[in-house]
Amino acid sequence: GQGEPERAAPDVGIQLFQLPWVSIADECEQNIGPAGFSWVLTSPPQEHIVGDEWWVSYQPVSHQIESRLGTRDEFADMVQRCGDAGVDVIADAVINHMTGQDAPGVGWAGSSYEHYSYPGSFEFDDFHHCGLTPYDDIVDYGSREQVQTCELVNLADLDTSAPAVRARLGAYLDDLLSLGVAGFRIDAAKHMAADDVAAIVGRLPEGTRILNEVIRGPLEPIQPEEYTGSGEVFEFSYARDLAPQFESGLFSDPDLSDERPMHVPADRAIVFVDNHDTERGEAGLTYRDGDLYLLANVLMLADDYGTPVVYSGYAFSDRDAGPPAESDGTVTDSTCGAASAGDLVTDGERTCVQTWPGIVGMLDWRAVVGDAPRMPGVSAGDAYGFERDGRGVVAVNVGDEEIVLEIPTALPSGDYCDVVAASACDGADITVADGVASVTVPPRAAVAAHLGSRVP
Ligand code: ARE
Ligand code: CA
Repeated sequence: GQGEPERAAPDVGIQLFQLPWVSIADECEQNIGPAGFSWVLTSPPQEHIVGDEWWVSYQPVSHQIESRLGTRDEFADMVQRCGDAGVDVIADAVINHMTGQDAPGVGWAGSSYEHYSYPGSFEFDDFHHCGLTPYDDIVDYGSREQVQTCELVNLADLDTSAPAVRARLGAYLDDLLSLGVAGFRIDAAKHMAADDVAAIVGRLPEGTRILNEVIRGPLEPIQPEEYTGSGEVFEFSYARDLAPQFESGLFSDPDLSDERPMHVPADRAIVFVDNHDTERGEAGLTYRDGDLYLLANVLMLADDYGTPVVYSGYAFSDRDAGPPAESDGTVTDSTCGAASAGDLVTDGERTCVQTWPGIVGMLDWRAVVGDAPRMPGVSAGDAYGFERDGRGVVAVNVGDEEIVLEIPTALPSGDYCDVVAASACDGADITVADGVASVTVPPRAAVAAHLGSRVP
């Protein structure tokens, strides 16, 4: 029989970098919910230093939920509206440190502060003063003690081993939970002992989702595996392995048993092509790469390892440049219309990756393939593809010539529509016969089909 195949809502996130709460609420209703994303990762919601750079968000001066991205009421409204659209909200929790400003100042919501003194929350003795390096800054990532008790780029490092500090940070997380968030990205988790993170998140309600940011440094003493006990972990190896294949055109299967070297276990891994740090640093592929960036996201969304998070930010040429803002400093609201991978974006313009047809098509593809295993892949020239057993096929071509890729498959024979391209389906791109899918992949394109895209 034909008919519609079963679909299981996939666990896929979208990081909406530096997007105001009001806009995220609109995005949930108009784009993200309908596309089938299950959660959104926000930028940090707490009060921060005043400034135009995006990274002011990472310099807390208090834990009031007031920021240039919106007020507490707007945050609460966003969580509610996203929830109604079927989208969980994960907040970025900056709990390793307070601001790194040496000079006294007044924060976004009016809180006065001095270095190591944040009235009503933390005083001098609540901080590590590591005494190991000049200015107490982290110098050597080879030293566990420095990384966890000295200062990351001068940010005042909280003594997260102290019960009072843990309790106050826990109260902040509880406050966000009271507004309905589903969980947290734990910023700079590597800079807190794994026991400290476990103690802080261990007192949160069962089911609170924790995504630890622990950038894998292969030669460093602190490894992401230490943090899998308290939640999931962003697996930086994933993009590091994936991106170079797009440059070389030489694709190979990862370890399909999911015992990938230098990767946390699949059920603990959050995977991504880039994030707000790596698009300003190590990422091999970003929005600037247009088509190839889309192709990398397609392969990630087709994979059976980890939980993917798609990244959506804004174009920039200055690493520090914040998003467009109003004269009072609040970040300008914006909601995405139709956009696609090849679109030119100028500085400050949103990339709107969540509305790219290929991304939306692959979310549905992922819903259809469910937990079907990833089968061994096939390469031909600059093209590569694989099947998710009996449920869907996917192929990418990074070269300049059209390639027909033959992928062994258990899909039923017939013609299939491609779900990546925005163009109308003529059923000519993918034909399955005798257990082989013949997939015609245009230059620098991805093609994917699933049980539900068969031409009747
Ligand atoms: C800014 C200025 C600094 C200034 C500081 C204090 O740039 O010059 O000293 O303010 O006034 C972000 C920005 C920083 C910014 C900071 C605070 O990226 O530029 O500093 O906010 O406003 C390490 C950490 C990792 C961290 C990265 C950036 O391990 O946790 O550095 N990532 C998170 C966020 C960042 C954020 C912070 C943490 C701070 O995602 O956006 O910083 O809250 C190797 C190691 C990694 C290391 C990496 C870079 O790969 O393995 O562990 O990452 O090098 O050093
Ligand atoms: Ca620390």
